[in-house]
Amino acid sequence: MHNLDWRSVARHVLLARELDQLEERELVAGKMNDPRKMVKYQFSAGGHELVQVLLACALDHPHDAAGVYYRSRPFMLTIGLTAREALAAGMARAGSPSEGRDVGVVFNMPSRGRATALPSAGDVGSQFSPSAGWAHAIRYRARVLQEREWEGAIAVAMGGDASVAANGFWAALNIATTQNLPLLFWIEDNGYGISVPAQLQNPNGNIAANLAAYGNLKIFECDGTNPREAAQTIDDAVRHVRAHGTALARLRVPRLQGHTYGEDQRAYKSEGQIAREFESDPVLRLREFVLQNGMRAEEWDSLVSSVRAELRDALSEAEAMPDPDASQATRFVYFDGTVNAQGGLRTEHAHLAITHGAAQRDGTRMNMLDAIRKTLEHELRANPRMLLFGEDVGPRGGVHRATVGLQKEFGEARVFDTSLNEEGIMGRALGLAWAGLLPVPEIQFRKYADPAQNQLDDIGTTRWRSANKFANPLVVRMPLGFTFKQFGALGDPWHSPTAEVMYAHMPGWRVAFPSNTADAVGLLRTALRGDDPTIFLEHRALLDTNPARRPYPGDEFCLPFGTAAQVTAGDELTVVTWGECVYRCLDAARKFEGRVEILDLRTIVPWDKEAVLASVKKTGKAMVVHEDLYTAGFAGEIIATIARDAFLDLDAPIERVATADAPIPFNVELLNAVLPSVEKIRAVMERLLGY
Ligand SMILES: Cc1ncc(C[n+]2csc(CCOP(=O)(O)OP(=O)(O)O)c2C)c(N)n1
Repeated sequence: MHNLDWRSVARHVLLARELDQLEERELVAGKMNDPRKMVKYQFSAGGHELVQVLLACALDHPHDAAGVYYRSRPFMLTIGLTAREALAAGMARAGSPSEGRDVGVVFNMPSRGRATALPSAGDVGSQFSPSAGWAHAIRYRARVLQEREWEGAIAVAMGGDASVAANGFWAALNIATTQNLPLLFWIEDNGYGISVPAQLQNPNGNIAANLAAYGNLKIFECDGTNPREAAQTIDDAVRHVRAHGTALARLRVPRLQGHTYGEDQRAYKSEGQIAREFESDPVLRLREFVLQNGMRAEEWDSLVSSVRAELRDALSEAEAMPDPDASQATRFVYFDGTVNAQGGLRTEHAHLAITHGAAQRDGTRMNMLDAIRKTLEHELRANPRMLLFGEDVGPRGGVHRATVGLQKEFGEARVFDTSLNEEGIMGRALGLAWAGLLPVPEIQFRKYADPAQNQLDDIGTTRWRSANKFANPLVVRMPLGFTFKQFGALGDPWHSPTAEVMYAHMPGWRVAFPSNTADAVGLLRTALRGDDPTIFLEHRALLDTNPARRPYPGDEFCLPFGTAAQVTAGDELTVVTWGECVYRCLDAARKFEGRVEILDLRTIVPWDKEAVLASVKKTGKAMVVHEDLYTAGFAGEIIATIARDAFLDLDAPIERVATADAPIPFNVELLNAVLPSVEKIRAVMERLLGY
């Protein structure tokens, strides 16, 4: 507070305001006719500028980071985004923070000597739990890895008053306060979420008052248009988080314009209210304040003129920037060997090699569960940046027992229980990964990942959205499918849906679905040493049963993704399958020895097209078997590929056997009625062989 350079504060506030006005007056649709020079989405930060600039000034630690949102441009301009980049972002040009891939105000920016702007996303509320992840990483790197330069850093999660109703806000609040992480919840309260008043987002519309009694949470509140009060409160809040832990600051600000350009506020605000908001404009208040504190009126005016001149230059430069190269539109969905990302193994970790040796054949025979635990244990030992967490993974060792003993061996900082919130588990993982750690979360059952769908989507797309400036390799383990107990098969609508196809539809993820011990070890290790996020699916019926048992393949064994295994050789029919269905197919094919070639895909993304096509070209017939539902299951993708690329080799229609299009039933007779039974598979094999 004492060292605050008010001239610089004024310059940044004016830059943000003038930039909005330049866009509103000249660059939005209707004012600008050239689509290349048009700013198609304009989000004014009018009214929010002062608090954001003051926050940016307070974040003076090199490892501070902020989970920004679409109205955070004044903050971005203060931590180093140039006006040229901001304008180029609105015009979707190359050289802007997302290289034209994302909406112009959806920012990401590795540190330029100031705070890092964590990759923001369009889904309101999704910024909170990744910010908690960064806060968690600060503590881990400072205390466990003893990296002194991380001491005293903080994370800030920025949002509006409506964002406090989002799942992600509560997920992060519980993460941060239960662990007292150095995270500042930063709520710019302009009273509205688009048109919905704050009173409909939480009682009486005051999140600060409502959380006054929340444990481990210090509350700060101020009039965000009053320079002295705001500067003091923000300074206090940041200092508190650095020294003591979690806090929430509510900054009351006006929103001078509509939610986006062109939105008429008069549908939900009275003329009187709009006028009052303009009277409380923080730019007017700031001018008054600096003039009272020594700045001359001419100095202010010349600041305005110099900002305007700077923006004119920036506009010419932005207009001259090229469009992104269309041939690169899908580049960086996955790691392509280009190393420059913040976060991610290659820049941050002592990178562990993915080896290509053969599996040891003389290892102890082991079930899949023990082998997964052993692999996690080995990698935890090899990589001090790896963290394992989820519900019940600590002292209990996981409800499936895959982490038994690991907390005892590696300590609570590396293997820990989380609050019951999957959005929080995945969002925290994302923030940890950006901060250079290797998160390995467990989702207790596949279906329970559904509340984390926004984070899963955003994890997959960060590298692409940031044009390779941020990466987040991590491995999420999800058990799924029906299971076997002493009394027989058991399934239900909650613990058993597989739905792996959903993840094949999410760009940026790799998806493994091993069917045995050796494959599970090899694929898990490759994932843990790889550069892309991976969903590792563990079939419950294979974890602790005989069919999947194999010799342990060794502590360095890695298996490449996208390489199918030939389970049986045959000349007349290709059967493509994965997971537990491998064993059903084996059983069904017993009768047709030498005639049926079974391929176990092992990974769904990428999947081994070459092996499938080569086999179909040999046999001339194909079927796909999976436990996921029939309609829009991954079989459809494989069949379409075969139909296109092996059309002339086909001697029969391509078939599929899959679970009936229904939820998974509890009663065993009902369960067996919907699953792809051995009998159904055999009948289709028979039909195709005789075709
Ligand atoms: C999950 C989700 N739901 C809805 C939207 C559409 N949307 C975008 S901004 C917004 C209002 C958010 O208001 P607030 O958090 O108060 O921030 P402000 O815009 O007022 O700064 C809504 C509903 C969205 N982007 N994401």
